[in-house]
Amino acid sequence: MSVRTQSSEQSTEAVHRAGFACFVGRPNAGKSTLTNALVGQKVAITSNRPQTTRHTVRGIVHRPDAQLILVDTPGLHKPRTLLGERLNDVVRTTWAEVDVIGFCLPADQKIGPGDRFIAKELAGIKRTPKVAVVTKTDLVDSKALAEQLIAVDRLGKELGIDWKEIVPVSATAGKQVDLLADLLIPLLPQGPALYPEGDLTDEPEQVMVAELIREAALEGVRDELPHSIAVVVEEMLPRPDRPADKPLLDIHANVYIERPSQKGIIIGPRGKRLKEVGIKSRRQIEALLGTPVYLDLHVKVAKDWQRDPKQLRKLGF
Ligand SMILES: Nc1nc2c(ncn2[C@@H]2O[C@H](COP(=O)(O)OP(=O)(O)OP(=O)(O)O)[C@@H](O)[C@H]2O)c(=O)[nH]1
Ligand SMILES: [Mg+2]
Repeated sequence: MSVRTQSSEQSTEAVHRAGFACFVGRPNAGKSTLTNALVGQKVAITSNRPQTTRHTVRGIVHRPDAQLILVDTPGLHKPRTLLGERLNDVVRTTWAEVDVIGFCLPADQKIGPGDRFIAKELAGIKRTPKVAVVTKTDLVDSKALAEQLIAVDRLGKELGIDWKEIVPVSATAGKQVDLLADLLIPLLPQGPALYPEGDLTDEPEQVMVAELIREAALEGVRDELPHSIAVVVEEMLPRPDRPADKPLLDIHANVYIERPSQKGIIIGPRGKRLKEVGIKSRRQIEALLGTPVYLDLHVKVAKDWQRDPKQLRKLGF
């Protein structure tokens, strides 16, 4: 096994590499947090609720000798709704298209049936190199980490997966994050940059704005509610008649839930919760877009949207 803990030997060849690496793993494994840490900016929202990511998010890492495009995917899970099935489809399509697969397993949880299920599927994809990434290493001591690394190595041997590397990282502590990029890049094909220099993601602004609102809305909600929330930005327009030095961007967005009974929780007593969601996400949106924003949020019911093909289409799935 080759567990990497220090900088790998530098390659002397002066080639440029560019390609795609996707992070897969079960919900909450830390894929999006790791993507953001590698990119150096938030391109994907994160939360401690499972199934936060609902579409592939590309984050771009620029190096003088390479462009590494990370594809963050939804957590692969046992689907209970049509949305769940769609999300899993997205994951499987993605790993068939990338140059490298990074399989994320949290250090603080024993390898379980969910991880095994994914690993078995990965074992069937022979031609794509795979790297095992043990995430959240800041949550465990060195003994527990060593045990997890051995368990991951064993899982590979058992299922016939040849891990090109097994890399322990902590995205929140910034540990070994650059090393992970160093190890992924040699596995990319040679070629010129695929995205313009400076681009960190190809997410449309409207989607990023909706995601930031959803991230704020996810905070503090429990049980089924996180799954029930969807956000759609209906309109983003500069307010007319504003002086050039005092622009204001009007953003109208709908926060969808699945049942009328959920409305009260999202809005909160006297609208307090929704107001907080607005304030919190507006700050982030202003930072992202670099302009003052007026954010107008409405809560709407899209009945059982996770199970309804028509509603799913309306919400962009
Ligand atoms: N302590 C610690 N927590 C982490 C680390 N990486 C992620 N987390 C936390 O783990 C939770 C899940 O992180 P995400 O990045 O949203 O996980 P994900 O795999 O993208 O989840 P889905 O999108 O639901 O599949 C969040 O609360 C993160 O803050 C880490 O390196 N250390
Ligand atoms: Mg995610």
